[in-house]
Amino acid sequence: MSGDASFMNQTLGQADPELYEIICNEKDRQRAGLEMIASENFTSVPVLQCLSSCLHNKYSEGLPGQRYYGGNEFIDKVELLCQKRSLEAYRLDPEKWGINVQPYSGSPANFAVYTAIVEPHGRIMGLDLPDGGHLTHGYMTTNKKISGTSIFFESMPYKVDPATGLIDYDKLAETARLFKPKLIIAGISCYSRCLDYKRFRQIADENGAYLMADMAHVSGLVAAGLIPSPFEYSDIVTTTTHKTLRGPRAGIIFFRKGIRSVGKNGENIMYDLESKINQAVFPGLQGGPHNNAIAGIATAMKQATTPEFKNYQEQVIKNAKRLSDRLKSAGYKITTDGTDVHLVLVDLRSAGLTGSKAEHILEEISIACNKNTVPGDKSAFNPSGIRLGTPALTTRGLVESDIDKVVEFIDRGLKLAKDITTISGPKMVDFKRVLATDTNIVPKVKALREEVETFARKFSLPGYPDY
Ligand code: DSN
Repeated sequence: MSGDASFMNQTLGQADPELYEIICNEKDRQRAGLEMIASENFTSVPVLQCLSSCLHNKYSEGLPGQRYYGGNEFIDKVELLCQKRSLEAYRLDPEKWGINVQPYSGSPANFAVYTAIVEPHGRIMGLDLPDGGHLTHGYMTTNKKISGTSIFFESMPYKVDPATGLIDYDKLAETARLFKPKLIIAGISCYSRCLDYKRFRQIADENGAYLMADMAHVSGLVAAGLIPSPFEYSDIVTTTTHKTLRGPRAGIIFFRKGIRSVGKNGENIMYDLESKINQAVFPGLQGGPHNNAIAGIATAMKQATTPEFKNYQEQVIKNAKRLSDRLKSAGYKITTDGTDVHLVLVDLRSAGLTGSKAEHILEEISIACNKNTVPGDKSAFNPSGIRLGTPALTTRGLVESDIDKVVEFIDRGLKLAKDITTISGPKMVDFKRVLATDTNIVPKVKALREEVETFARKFSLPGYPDY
């Protein structure tokens, strides 16, 4: 029975109508809503076709030409094509840069780098999570080591200046001189300005540290050549492939090859990152690579070299700048007073709202975003801001004039949240109760949600039509 073609070749709708219906509902949610989570995007049909192709079936532990399983003639071609296109997309010389395209996503990619080049309990420095860094850059609280990076390595965060919201490079330099990290990470999860990679390099060199850039959020903008590239100054660059880059959910690691520095006697000191990083990915941390995802990366990297992709990334930035400007005009405080990239961090302290309440009301009116700490927040669990991004909306074709409408919806939603707080008081549980039951509030929320959804449905959604 299990090999029966009629059983195996059913569509999902035939084989599992219950699950199919849930997926169709999610598709409709994506179509009816405004997706403003800065790390999300809608990938293309060719990438989806790679993901659901026969490549999914194959085991291929090892690297092209050196596999632990037979039958990898075509899988090798896929992986080599992916490597080649990834280097091309970032205009890298294969003599100077190597790549591993096997990490399952960004977190495993980062952990593989730490495993490769930082000894157990070796020291790393990354931007603190409440200041816009990522969990995997070493996050811990006073009471708990949260990320594996802080459990298995010694983490010393650097911070932003709470007055400006900008990274305090002088303080980072001062702390690095004392802490002597093995690795400094230049990367963000919520920071709306370009990073000063040259300054990071100087600080790393002063302390004999490696510099790793985690460009996950901005890798599409870097490929399009619209913001400074981390490659000029970094030893290692990691990225996810599904955010601004708009490919499949996966991760990759670029590493330098060739001469690292010149020794005291004029001898060349060579990089030895290639074998260390490759071995950390497999067999160190992972098993068989996800060949369907690797094919998806290959296709996304081909797309990333096209004029259409560059136009898209330009529009992502234009839309983010317009979002920031219009929110400022509506009276909202924007951390760092603007943006250079695809995201905007709204500081709601002066608006008298918490990030949680703002996220919740916006979800109720079909606008997806996430609550986020703003500089000066004491707790990552009760943040005072929201992070808004434009990559997904731009993929659907929104331009600046549409962003004006989006800002109007956000403003009306946040004003409703203020009205609710006036009735409910500060507790979230009361806020949710009033939102769900107050006879004056409920119809206003419903009417606004319908307006947002009617607006959102005007824009096409890439992917398969129904699911
Ligand atoms: N979860 C991603 C983000 O939202 O920034 C990072 O991995």
